[in-house]
Amino acid sequence: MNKGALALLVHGGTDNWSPERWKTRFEAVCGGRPVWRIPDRDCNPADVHYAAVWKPAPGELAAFPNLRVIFNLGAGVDALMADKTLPRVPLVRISVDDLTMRMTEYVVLHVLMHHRQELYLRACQREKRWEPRVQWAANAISVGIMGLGTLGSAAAGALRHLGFRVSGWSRSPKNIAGIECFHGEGQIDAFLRQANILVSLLPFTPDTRHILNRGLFAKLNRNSPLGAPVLINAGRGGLQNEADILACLDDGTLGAVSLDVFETEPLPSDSRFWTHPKVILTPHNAADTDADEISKYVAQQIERFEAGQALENVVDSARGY
Ligand code: NDP
Ligand code: OXD
Repeated sequence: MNKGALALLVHGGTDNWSPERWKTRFEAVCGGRPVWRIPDRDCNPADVHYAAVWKPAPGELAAFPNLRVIFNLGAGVDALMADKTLPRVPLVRISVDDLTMRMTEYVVLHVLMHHRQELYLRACQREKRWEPRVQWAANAISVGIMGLGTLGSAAAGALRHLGFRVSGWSRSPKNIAGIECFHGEGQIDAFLRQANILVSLLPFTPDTRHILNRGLFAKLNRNSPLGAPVLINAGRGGLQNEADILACLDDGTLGAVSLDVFETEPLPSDSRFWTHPKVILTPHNAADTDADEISKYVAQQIERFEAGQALENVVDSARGY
């Protein structure tokens, strides 16, 4: 019997993320299954059982009448959730150790940059000033992580290991050794009250849109050697109210920010974020995952599915993540 085909809907990526590279990769791991790079006139949409996608055009997936599973080639599914024509089949998101470890690197790097006063020290270097400031220990700082899922819980563990006081906030209750866990609307203020550095690893959903705003920043803890609190956002740009972030940096409500994600990407050249002295920005590459690992993960999930086993990391469309 012919294997159901895999349709690849990745448009316009370069190098490692080019559609051609994805096709070669999937052909290598899919054991003889036809892999079609869409659009392709020779592909019969009825033969397609699986789709591997990154930001497909809205409505594009509705063209496959026999689709069984959609695989999103990233962890965040907000772009797909916005497509009202998305076929009602399981949507699987990426959760691989390679991605998780890279995000942990990003979070640890940026927490340390602020904790170790890197903005100040680099300014001193540029100005040839030998003016050391007191450096406090990690346990003087409380890091609060919004989102205690795959990425947030791994980053929390690594920061704890370095000696930071770490807490987290999620939708449902959690019990993670060494991490003070808060959940839900009812506990968010208590969570914010003790966080000196706030790390956002939330998904972008209707509930989390612009959750990072002035009202929330004003509740963060200012009683640490850092003085004003710090924000690190590697979740999605839609989580943040960007006008509020800039105003809060200017008036001292926030001391500094690290941002990997923005409401408009690429970040427009006239954005004040580019040149603001209290901003460290990166071009949405906090967890630039090994694409070979992703294709292997998708092939394994298809094998599980065809063997009658449960798919892993299926998105709950009601929650939106
Ligand atoms: P998970 O689904 O594993 O975790 C999401 C966490 O957010 C969960 O703990 C969840 O709570 C919590 N959460 C969701 N909604 C709410 C809410 N309304 N209130 C409180 N908590 C909430 O996702 P991942 O950890 O794998 O990824 C998180 C996000 O990181 C992705 O959605 C994506 O946007 C972003 N990302 C960014 C990358 C980058 O390079 N910048 C790379 C990869 C991902 P609960 O546990 O109770 O469900
Ligand atoms: C992801 C991302 O969602 O890269 O995986 O942002």
